[in-house]
Amino acid sequence: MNGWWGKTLVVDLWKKRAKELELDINFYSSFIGGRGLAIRLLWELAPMGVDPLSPHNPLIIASGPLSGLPIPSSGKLVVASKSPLTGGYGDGNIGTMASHHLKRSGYDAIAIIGASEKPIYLYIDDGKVEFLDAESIWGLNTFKAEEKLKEVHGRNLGILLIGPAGENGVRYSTVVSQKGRSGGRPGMGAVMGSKKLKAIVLRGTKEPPLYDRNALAETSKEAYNAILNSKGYRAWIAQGTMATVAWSNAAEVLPTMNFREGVWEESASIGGDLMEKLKVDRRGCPYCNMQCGNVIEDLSSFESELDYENVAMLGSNVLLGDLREVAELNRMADEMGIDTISLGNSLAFYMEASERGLVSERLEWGDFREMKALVPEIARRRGLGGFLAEGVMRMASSLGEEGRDFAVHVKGLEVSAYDCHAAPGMALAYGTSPIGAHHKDAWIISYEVSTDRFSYSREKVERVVYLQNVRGGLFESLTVCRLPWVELGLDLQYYLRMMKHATGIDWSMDDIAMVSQRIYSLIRAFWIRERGSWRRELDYPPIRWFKQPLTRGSLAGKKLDLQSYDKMLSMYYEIRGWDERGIPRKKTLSSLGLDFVAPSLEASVGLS
Ligand code: PTT
Ligand code: SF4
Repeated sequence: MNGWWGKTLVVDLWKKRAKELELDINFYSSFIGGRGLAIRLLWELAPMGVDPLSPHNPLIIASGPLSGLPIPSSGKLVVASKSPLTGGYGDGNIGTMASHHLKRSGYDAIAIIGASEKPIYLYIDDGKVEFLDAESIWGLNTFKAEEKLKEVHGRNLGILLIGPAGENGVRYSTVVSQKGRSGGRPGMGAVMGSKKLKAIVLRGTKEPPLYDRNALAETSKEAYNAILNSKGYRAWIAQGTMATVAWSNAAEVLPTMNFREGVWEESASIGGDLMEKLKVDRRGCPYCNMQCGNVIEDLSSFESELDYENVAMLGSNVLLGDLREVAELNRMADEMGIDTISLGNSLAFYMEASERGLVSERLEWGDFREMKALVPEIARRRGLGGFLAEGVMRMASSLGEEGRDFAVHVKGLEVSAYDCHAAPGMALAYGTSPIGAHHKDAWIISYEVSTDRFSYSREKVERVVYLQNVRGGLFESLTVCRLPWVELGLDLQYYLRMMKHATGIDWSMDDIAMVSQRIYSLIRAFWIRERGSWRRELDYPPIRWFKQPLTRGSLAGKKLDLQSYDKMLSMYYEIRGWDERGIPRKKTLSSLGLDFVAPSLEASVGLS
């Protein structure tokens, strides 16, 4: 087999043993890798209805056929599990040297089951696993723990680790690497923490099997050059994703005051132009010539790596208009291993609850001192921090009907940084994202605001499906960064060519669409199996966007229309081959080779 090792390393933390799971080429040609591999393994290895924080819930670290190879922006990995935040499928994509080392370890993925009694970490050297004592690094933040591990094992390795938030089961804790790259928004850090697993240290030196190494090197060189010579390269290098602050504010989609509004008069105080003036460094993921991690010094003079989502959620959404203060909260989130998007949402939700008099402890909009004090409290689940650590959906349920009106999440995952009062296509993207509200699968908003913004057209629904298939299907399963394509227009044909050189298989975009369709239907089946029921309302965006119109800017008065959204959702289901409830039809499952999921769905919800 070329492009894949054909093997997953299954690590059992109870027995402190590892074994190989061999998978054949049909498996890989059906699911490719990364997210595809993760959901297929999860379906097999997770006992039905498993508690996400029980030792029986597997944690999957998966690479794809292109990750970790010397090709553009390939230093990525998928971390996946059943989510303690949503109760459904959860994953994230992390840029890390661990990608390079996993690729050279002799395995495509690592599946971790069981739990240790005492804190441990895994040291995996060319596929050989050691279970090492982590007592001395348990409780340390991710930056310090990573340093300690490098002192012991050297610098030429890749490390995935959790902070105090993951250790203490914060429902939106993440897996962190390289002091500022974070992945697994829906609580993948908490899953790792529930296993008492502080870190995975990877070292790999084996040559990955490739179909045509020379052709891959040639195409890769061409692609690197195409990126360097692209029109937007200079602007990208200057601001990266931070340019989106100004764009979002101009488009009136910048989340402001818990997604109450889409414009903020102080947005320049957290924007890309200011960041450029304060910038002290630029970082990024391995094998990338777009290095988009812009670093500034925060209020305490520590370095903090900024991205649009972090800044919007910890800036405009909580009304904090000082970039160095925002940077400080962001750096603390990385240290603690907390997702910034859910953190910004949770703080904003609580601020609004406080403003409405629904909670006894006050938290004012933009109160930096209080937020700064709260971040470690959340990570350690102390006092009010314990409430915020539960995330928006659970906080809202405890506040009754009124709480639900301003709870900004889908399926339990807090919404990322685009307000959708006046963006029905993006609302559908959030509603149907396979992990809950996240923009990674379909970022239709830039297209939407520049075209027929307020329409609920079939064309938009088709575009959402297309974007999901490319972003959530192709990029998440190849497991490489999508930004060369999204931001600089790198032709998708490069990826198909590189897949051919790596695997020997000639894929067309139609083949990819089929694989994506398979992955989306399997993920949907997993959600249904784990919940034991399904209703289409789970695919609705937050109620706030239907009920409470914008009051500021040129879009004042705008809100979403439920009936029109419902029509879009029905079109979406029809394109995906799902019934009116959002459940894959029997014939869809069959045509995708997913018959094996039918019995459990038949038993719980019935198939049409
Ligand atoms: C991603 C989500 C994003 S998406 C951002 S900023 W973005 C936030 N970053 C966080 C952070 O940082 N620290 C922290 N404690 N929490 C954070 N939460 C948020 O997590 C990220 C980049 C970015 S920056 C984006 S868009 C692209 N995402 C990709 C993706 O999803 N898939 C893919 N194939 N390529 C991608 N390329 C880009 O990668 P999640 P990273 Mg990420 C500090 O993790 O769970 O997927 O959520 O991993 O290595 O930091 O790269 O404006
Ligand atoms: Fe990482 Fe940014 Fe490069 Fe993507 S573009 S690989 S997120 S540094």
